[in-house]
Amino acid sequence: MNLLLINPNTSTAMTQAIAEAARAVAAPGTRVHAVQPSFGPESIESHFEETIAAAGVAEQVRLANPRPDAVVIACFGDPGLDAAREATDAPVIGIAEAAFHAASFLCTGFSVVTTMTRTCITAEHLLHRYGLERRCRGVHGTDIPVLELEQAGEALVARIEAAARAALASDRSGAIVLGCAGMAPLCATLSARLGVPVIDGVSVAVKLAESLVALGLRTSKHGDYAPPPPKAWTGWAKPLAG
Ligand code: 5HY
Repeated sequence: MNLLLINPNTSTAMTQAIAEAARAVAAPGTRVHAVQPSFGPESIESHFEETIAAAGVAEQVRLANPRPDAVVIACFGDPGLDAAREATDAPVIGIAEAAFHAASFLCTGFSVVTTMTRTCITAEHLLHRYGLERRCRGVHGTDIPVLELEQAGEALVARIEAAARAALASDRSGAIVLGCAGMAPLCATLSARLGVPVIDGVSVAVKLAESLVALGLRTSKHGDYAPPPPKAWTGWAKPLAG
């Protein structure tokens, strides 16, 4: 199967790191095509950047070649998720939605540990949108900039570990969800140190996508995920009209 893995920011190093994490868990027959938008911010840490990144996701789904059998949006804000699901009948999985659901199978309450504190609200909004707010006992920022994760040394890993330990204690939670695609390479180390399930949305999303494709399940085109109605488009976005 052709898996389109979209890193919605424009950091080539992060796209490569995310692709490596995806290929590490992908089944033998899964071809991971890792892409990033042709425009936008090198990291996503604000509402404005999230909006531009959503357009970048729409661009990459529209321009995808080969035609994907499934799509993974590898940013913890799940930017452009609904737009992507309109643009293709392939299953589209956001890493936040995937991680929240996986965690809910493994404990009665989980905690999220993410990058900038200002992005915690994005995760909280998604929890409500997905109806999983009752399963999340807390969302915690470390104020580690997303791009610092690309050179994650011991000091940075220790900061995330300490934040996770504090969250497990204060939230009385049973598992940790990593709140950034850039944390995927740290998952195994943190899991070994913490001794609780540590969930990386990139790897969960890849396996979920493979499962849906294996079951022959595709995004519904009945109702609001039907293709957008044809109309005139202008400006730089015209090629995305579909
Ligand atoms: C991410 N930003 O997964 C989010 C994390 C965040 O560029 N990739 C980003 O802080 O929201």
